[in-house]
Amino acid sequence: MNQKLLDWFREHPDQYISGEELSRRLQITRTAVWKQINVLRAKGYAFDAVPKLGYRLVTQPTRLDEAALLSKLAPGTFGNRLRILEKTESTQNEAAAWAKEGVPEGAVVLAEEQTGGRGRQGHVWHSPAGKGVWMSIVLRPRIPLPYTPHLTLLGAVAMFRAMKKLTSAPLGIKWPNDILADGKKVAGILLESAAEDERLLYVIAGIGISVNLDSADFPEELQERATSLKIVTGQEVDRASLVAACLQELEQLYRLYEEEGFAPIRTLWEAQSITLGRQVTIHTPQGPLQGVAVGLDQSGALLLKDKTGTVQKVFSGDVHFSG
Ligand code: BTX
Repeated sequence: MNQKLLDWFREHPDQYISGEELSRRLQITRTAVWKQINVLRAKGYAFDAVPKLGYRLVTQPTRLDEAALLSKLAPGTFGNRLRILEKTESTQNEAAAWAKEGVPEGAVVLAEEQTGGRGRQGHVWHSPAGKGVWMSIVLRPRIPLPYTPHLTLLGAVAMFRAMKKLTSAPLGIKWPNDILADGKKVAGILLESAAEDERLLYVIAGIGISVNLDSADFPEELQERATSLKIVTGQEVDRASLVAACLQELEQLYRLYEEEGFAPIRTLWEAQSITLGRQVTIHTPQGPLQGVAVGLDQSGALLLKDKTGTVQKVFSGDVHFSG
């Protein structure tokens, strides 16, 4: 039913069509026309309604389309197995279930909307419909368990490079996993892994990029801390192209890591970091630490130099800039 109405609007772009005409053409009552328009509005279609003139279709939601996405992917392995879900609790759960079934490395789960998107340490990742890249990638790295933080840093560099390729947003990486634009978080990465007897079985790399959200799409408590590519650049970004770019960058860096280890990844990360050289306070599970962030060690830990000149390694925590 909706489809006929929609087709009619699509065949008459930029035209106002009266409720009466629609009712006649589609042979439904005017109330039914009005109801169908509201159903479409709830799905993300925007209509302009002017008395006497009727309705005009203004914008249509851009869905992530599997065929379009596959055509953008470079031949490789990442993304060759692809699931696009309309709505799910978290793509991390879907990808983990798929990994347990034995899906090969590089399988990707994307969702238009997440109802229980998560960040690190139980944080909520706000994932409204149709406006972001909410995706999880199955990895099966042959690395010792303590090296998994390398993949967080690798993922952050990959996201950074993909976003740079497609936008002019002023971006920087904050240790370990945040991409900031204009001082606010625009993207993050969450790594979750399963191991048996100290051996990694799989890693699920969760990537969240706030792409086309408007300010009003963020809950009030996030307005100060979060932003989107659209807000900082004033332009919508094609999500399928961004997904393809992320997967391509991720795969390239992953192969580099497999061949040459962490050193080149560390160099790339350091070059884009906005954390190094800054006076920071890091809230760690063991309490706050203060000092100047001076670099990364071989394991991906942040090296923090305190007032006395002592350098210590920080393995996890939230960085706050203090000067
Ligand atoms: P994080 O713990 O570093 O960051 C979480 C914090 O980021 C929140 O507490 C909030 O302040 C802020 N935030 C929440 N939602 C957004 C948003 N949409 N845009 C910008 N900032 C936000 C970062 O965790 C890792 C996030 C990974 C998300 C992906 S999405 C696909 C996959 N599925 C899933 O459930 N998580 C991952």
